[in-house]
Amino acid sequence: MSDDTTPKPSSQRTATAERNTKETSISVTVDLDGVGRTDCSTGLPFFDHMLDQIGRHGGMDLTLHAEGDVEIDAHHTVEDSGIILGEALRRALGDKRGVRRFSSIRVPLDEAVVEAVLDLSGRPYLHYEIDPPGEKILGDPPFDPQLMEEFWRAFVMSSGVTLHLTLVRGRNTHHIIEASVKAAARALRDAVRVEGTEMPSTKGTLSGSGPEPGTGTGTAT
Ligand SMILES: [Mn+2]
Repeated sequence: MSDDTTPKPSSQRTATAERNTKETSISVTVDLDGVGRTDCSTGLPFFDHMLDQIGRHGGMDLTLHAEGDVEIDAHHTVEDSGIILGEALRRALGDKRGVRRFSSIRVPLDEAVVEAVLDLSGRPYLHYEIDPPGEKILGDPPFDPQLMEEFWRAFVMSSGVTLHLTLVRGRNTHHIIEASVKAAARALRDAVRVEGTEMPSTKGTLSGSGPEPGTGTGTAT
């Protein structure tokens, strides 16, 4: 339990989380103040490529290893990775004192442009308006680009992040999906940046409705 009047000790914004079900077995470690070092393996090369983007452009060290039932399809592995990454982010952020909280950015990748708008609100919300015109399946084993919506939905639910991802323009599916992940990562990097000592909420908490030691419950606005 932390005392709100005492400045936090040089707290490390790191967290580890694990999830084991009959469908997947996943472990993750994040360091929000890392250098973008990543080590991600899920059995899905394209998804690994996207997780690498999250770490690199999110400015965080990210290790994520998953063994999932990809022989059925990639869905469980991708969704559960979102759950566990969101959980690790929530833990690493702690009470979020001093963080920037809001961010928005547009990121291009050649012809594709995607906008990400993000709030570390404690309120899970996803607006996902990314619909690549191609039906392309990416990588082998196959990765359906639609799965990124499942990933981000799982991520916002467990992290308590409000995230809007909107395709501004684009044609190539790989470009569009990669730009969307880079945009979300870059927005995350800006939002988690510590720029003060205040709690960035008039409510005094950004813990959302989930249980968080020492911060009580409630919904931030
Ligand atoms: Mn790429």
